[in-house]
Amino acid sequence: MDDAAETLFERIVAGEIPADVVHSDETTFAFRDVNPQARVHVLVVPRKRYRNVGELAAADPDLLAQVLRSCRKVAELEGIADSGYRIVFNTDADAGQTVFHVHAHVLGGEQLGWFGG
Ligand code: DGP
Repeated sequence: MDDAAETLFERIVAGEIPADVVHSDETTFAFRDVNPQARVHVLVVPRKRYRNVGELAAADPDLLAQVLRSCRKVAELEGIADSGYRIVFNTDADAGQTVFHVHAHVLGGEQLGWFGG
């Protein structure tokens, strides 16, 4: 992948590609996943691009904390903060990461399964 190329999520954050926006603030942006894996499935991205959560954590831990705070905000807005939810960061090839602009998947609104069970 060409790391200099604009990612899909930068285009969504810029409003060039429409998205169902759930939350937006100075540093983060949250919108519904186009291919939901649970009743609630929202993606939270920092406006500034890092390739994955490891790179974000190393470069700007405060921004990672802001992403996690936005995940909690999304859970509150979606009414799942008390029932429970899962935050997933797919990281590189074996995890199936397809968009190389770090994003947290916030999943919930139903009982979630787990690998092998
Ligand atoms: P990942 O596999 O962790 O890189 O997840 C990328 C997610 O992005 C995947 O669940 C589907 C979602 N997605 C891909 N293209 C679009 C799009 O154009 N709009 C929205 N809202 N979500 C998208």
